[in-house]
Amino acid sequence: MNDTASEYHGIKSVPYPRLSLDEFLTWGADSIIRADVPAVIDVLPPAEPGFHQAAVLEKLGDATVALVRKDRSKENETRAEVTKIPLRDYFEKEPYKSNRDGTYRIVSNIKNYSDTINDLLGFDATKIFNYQAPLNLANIWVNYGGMRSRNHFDDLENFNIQLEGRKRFVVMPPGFKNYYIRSALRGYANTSKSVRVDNADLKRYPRLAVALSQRRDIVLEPGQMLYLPMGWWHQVDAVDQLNININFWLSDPKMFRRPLMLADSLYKAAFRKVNGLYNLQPEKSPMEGVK
Ligand SMILES: O=C(O)CCC(=O)C(=O)O
Repeated sequence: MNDTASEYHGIKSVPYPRLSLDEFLTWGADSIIRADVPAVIDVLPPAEPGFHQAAVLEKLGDATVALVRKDRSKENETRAEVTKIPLRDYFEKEPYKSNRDGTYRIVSNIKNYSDTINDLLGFDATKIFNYQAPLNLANIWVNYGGMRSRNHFDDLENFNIQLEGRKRFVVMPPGFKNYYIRSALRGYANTSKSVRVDNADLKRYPRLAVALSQRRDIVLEPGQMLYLPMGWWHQVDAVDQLNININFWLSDPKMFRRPLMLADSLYKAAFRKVNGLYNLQPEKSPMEGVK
């Protein structure tokens, strides 16, 4: 067990399990999913800072990826604008490389780059995570310091591997009542009105204290993988100047035991389609279909 101990408003965080890669492989991803609690797994050997950045640049630099631009200066953030750029540009060109306020990041579904993913990770991720199944995704995330993903949940199982930099994940159990959700009709039922959970306004959002008393406060180090179960709320903050992650998002029948989440998920899928919103469609790989 491990705990990056923290106290918010005097409310302590809860410890979480730590596993080695061997333990993870012995159990298998499916058993971890059935256990349904957040855990941290050491999956990659230690590497010098910059090692994975260089590898990502070399192997994926020419890939076209989704650049997400979002104005995070307002409490009610505007919707993200998405354009496509070669990944290399994010590392080498302005305004991205000087961006330190979290406006720009890369969030792109690279499931068509399975050989590259295996090269980057040094193991056969296709077998372990079954991310080639139709509803599943494999994403690359790249951002500079100053980035915050406000408190939200996802309707997929998440295995998130940190390659460069550190990120702080504040993780809290599923539910709706204690989180003060934003507009369900606008597709924001998975996002909390409380912009921060690390210094939450408990006068305005008193029930959040219940969720905070069950939180896991996890600083994910390079080489570690977070298992984040479907439906668990999380706020994510960049700790270092450059972050690179690869995550696998996997569907699971657990969803059918969570009627509110299922309803929100179906509504949101329809809402995104009708409004033409970005939905992490897989990027095309030049090698796709080439044997
Ligand atoms: O890395 C981030 O900023 C957000 C990650 C996240 O929300 C996720 O993996 O579900």
